Amino acid sequence: RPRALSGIQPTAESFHLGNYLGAVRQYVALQETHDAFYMVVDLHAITVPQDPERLRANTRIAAAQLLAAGLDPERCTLFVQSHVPEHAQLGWVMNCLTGFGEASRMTQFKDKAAKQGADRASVGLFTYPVLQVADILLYQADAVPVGEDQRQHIELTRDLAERFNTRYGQTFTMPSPYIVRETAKIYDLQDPTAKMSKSAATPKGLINLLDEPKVSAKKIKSAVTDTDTVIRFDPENKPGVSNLLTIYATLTGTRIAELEQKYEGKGYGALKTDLAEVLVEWVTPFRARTREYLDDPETLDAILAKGAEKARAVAGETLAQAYERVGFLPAK
Ligand code: AQP
Repeated sequence: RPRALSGIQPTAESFHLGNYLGAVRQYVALQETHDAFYMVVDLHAITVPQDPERLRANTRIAAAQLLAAGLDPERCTLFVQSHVPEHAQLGWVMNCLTGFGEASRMTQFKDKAAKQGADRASVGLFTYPVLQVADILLYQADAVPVGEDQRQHIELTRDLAERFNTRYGQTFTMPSPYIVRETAKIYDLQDPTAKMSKSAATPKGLINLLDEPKVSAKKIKSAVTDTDTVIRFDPENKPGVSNLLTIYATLTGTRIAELEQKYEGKGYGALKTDLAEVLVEWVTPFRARTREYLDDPETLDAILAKGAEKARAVAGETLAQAYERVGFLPAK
């Protein structure tokens, strides 16, 4: 079986709809076809300041949401990044292989650093794409399910895998991004030309999966559309409506063309009301399942402990090989 690897940050109290549609849904699908490793990336989370107690709580909440979304610990390996020290260890090696200019070109860093204020951004934030390289290469991953915003980091991973393999001999599998075109970028409901993101200017355009369903329904109903009245998928001219259609189609497994037909002659209000209902129906059981996992932290922690053990077996082997290739003297 090919390998899949991905990670999600515990930087908020809830995943948002972009995280779910762009990434987590694909995690669930790939556990059927791939030897899949998924992690809550707490090392990445501390690239921006975190409250320690909040981070610990959010790490469990993230794991619970992944399970609630459909990850099955019998069919994939689910773990917490900091439980597998090999990530930081290979991360260092990869840092030493990355050009300063090369790292400076990462647009995610530039965006996130700008939000922090350039001088306040940490060196960790600067090198986080390189840690991500190590995350992927440690598992010899073939496929990396992510949203569009991560494409550049997978490109960097490929460049560094190739560089390492050329310099030290074949060591790492060449990974490919696994990006589902339709849901690669879910947009902010208030600013449908910007990515839905937890650090958006206003929370009104952000659907948090664990929010009160009523709150999310209201956000859908007040989504920004356009002054036209036709319900048609046209991301360029009708980004708001197209975003709603994408969300609707994906959550219900309906084709967009079918939705266009269904809403022919109807107004935006009808589309929004129905989508709000679809969303509420989806998030209600999701929230209940997440709550069940959180109410039983021993079971949750046991799943994560088992996952870390399985992950370490693979990561340890790759790290040992990389260390040997680089020329480190083995510890006796
Ligand atoms: N709007 C989105 N559409 C599609 N996919 C998305 N992802 C994030 N936003 C969208 C994908 O979710 C996965 C996990 O992302 P992360 O843990 O890196 O979270 P993030 O990128 O920090 O989420 P935000 O909200 O975008 O945070 P900020 O605002 O801090 O940048 C990834 O695969 C990502 O592609």
